[in-house]
Amino acid sequence: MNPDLVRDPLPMPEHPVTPYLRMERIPHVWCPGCGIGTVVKCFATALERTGVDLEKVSVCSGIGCSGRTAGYLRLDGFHTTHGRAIPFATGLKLGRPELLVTVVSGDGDLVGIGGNHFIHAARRNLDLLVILINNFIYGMTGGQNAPTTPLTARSSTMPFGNFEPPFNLPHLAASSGAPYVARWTCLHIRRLTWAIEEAIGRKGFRFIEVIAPCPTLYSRLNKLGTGLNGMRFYHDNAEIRHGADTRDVAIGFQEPILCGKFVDEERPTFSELMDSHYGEVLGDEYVAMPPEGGFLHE
Ligand SMILES: Cc1ncc(C[n+]2csc(CCOP(=O)(O)OP(=O)(O)O)c2C)c(N)n1
Ligand code: SF4
Ligand SMILES: [Mg+2]
Repeated sequence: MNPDLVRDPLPMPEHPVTPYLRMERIPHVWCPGCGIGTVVKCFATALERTGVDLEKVSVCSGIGCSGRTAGYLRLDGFHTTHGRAIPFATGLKLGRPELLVTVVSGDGDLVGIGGNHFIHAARRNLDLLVILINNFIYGMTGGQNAPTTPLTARSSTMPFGNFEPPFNLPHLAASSGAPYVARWTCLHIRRLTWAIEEAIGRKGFRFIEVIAPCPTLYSRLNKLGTGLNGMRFYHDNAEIRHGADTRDVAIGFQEPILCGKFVDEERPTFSELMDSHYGEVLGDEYVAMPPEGGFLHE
């Protein structure tokens, strides 16, 4: 070939979320069509849009495919033990109240083995932003039944269909005391990004459930097709109902998925309650916690 005709490849523009990722760890472990990467993208985009000071953001994950999130984000991150992302985040928040402490992890991790920590963090209104990636199954370990597996859905440990009643997660969070509760699917990338952005600006236990496809296990065991089929299902069956009573948003197998912002209230956080209580009881002897927040650029 005539060397004059060989051109240098066009320089690739950098993807806007690249600075938020640990590119040296790419390629990632997630399967084609998995929804977890979409959540990471929405999370990174929300960070970018809020202009949050990245030096003041941390992300904690537990174990599972979703739990890999902390490792790919270029933030101070902690890939903790199974079910312990919230306890770890709690310690971090109490030690460094000025930080934006986030948790991104799976349904099995946060409400199976970690369920106890989840309800108590919501009850105490700890200042944490918790994003739970719900694929209705324990993905990483082979598709076992989770506390979120819909009734009659198949899993590797319920090959004849699940007969255990699953949690309705927005209701679990709201009835435990969470002041911000929302649910979106991996198809709602803009709405999910806005929700994360909004929740960054709120305080207390903010809970966002994201329904995500796991084509390799949940979809295969239930003959639901590829990740694209999952997206089509969300397109045809997700219904937005802001302010819905969380008692009404349980998810049945291949039934409509109610999405939206269900709860958005103000309630004093754990640290605020502690400060006001000890301030009253101990007076000047009490040294108050440093204020929460302050991670958003002016
Ligand atoms: C103490 C302990 N028990 C069990 C496991 C095995 N284990 C690893 S990930 C996982 C389930 C994760 O499910 P989920 O949080 O839904 O994540 P997904 O893979 O679906 O994203 C289990 C049971 C473990 N790592 N540690
Ligand atoms: S097993 Fe499922 S949840 Fe895990 S990476 Fe693959 S598609 Fe995603
Ligand atoms: Mg899961």
